[in-house]
Amino acid sequence: MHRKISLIGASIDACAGTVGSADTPDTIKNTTVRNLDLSFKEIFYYKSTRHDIPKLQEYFTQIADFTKLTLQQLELPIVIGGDHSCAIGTWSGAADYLRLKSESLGIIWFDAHMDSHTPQSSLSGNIHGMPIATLLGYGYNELINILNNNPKIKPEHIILIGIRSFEEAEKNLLDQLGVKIYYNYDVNKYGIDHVFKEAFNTLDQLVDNIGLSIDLDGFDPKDAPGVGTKEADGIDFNDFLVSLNDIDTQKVIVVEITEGNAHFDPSGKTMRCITDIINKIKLLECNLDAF
Ligand SMILES: [Mn+2]
Repeated sequence: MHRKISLIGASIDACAGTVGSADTPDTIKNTTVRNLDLSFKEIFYYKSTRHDIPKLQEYFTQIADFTKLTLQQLELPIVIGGDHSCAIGTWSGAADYLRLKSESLGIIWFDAHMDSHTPQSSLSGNIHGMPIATLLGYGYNELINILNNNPKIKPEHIILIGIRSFEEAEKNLLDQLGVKIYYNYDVNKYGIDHVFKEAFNTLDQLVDNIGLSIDLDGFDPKDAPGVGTKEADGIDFNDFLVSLNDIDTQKVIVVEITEGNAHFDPSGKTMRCITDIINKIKLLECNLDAF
């Protein structure tokens, strides 16, 4: 039996260097989702400033609680950001849900960036550059301890794909912890299909459940130009979409799509990428009934 897909909106852009991505959940809700026969279960709006850590803690806890609740209802949550800081909420919720079931979590993280700054290493102080470090247990105390005081992901259970822009301090932290990274030159060399499959199979051996965290800036700007921090030469979007055919959807516990910003993309391509991913996941999930 396929799971019901529930969309969850994380309307936040305070943790990015640019504004606008907070509008994405509403944009998706008001335009494309109608055609998909899906609806938003809830959209959460962040209402304070970038450095208001207590308010951010409260906000990410809301996202975490709601993701956890959706999983407890045996649905498949697709979280739509907002900037990538929402991952602190999404994966804290998934991790806490699985902790109570004594199951393990792996994450495949598609991104141009490493998102592994700490408050000490970050020059900008933007928290959307910190979610991986935070989930690994490095960062603001208030944000690493959401729902429980454990690190939310083990270094050997997260794999990054598409990386092509990062600072030395981020690489040092991830290398020190032994986190597996596929840089974008690996993707160019072997193809996203091969890299994705290899990453998925690696985690499949190690964990019970796999989450996908997709930062749209991981894709090539020709396909997804509407992002705050555009980086040339990324993952081909259509190749990525096709490569989803080869993964075991039943093992996927949560999907997250972040950093889309329609204000930087009059063509509407980037919003279509979001819809295409949602649609693809829905199709793959419904296909399960055929077996
Ligand atoms: Mn990111």
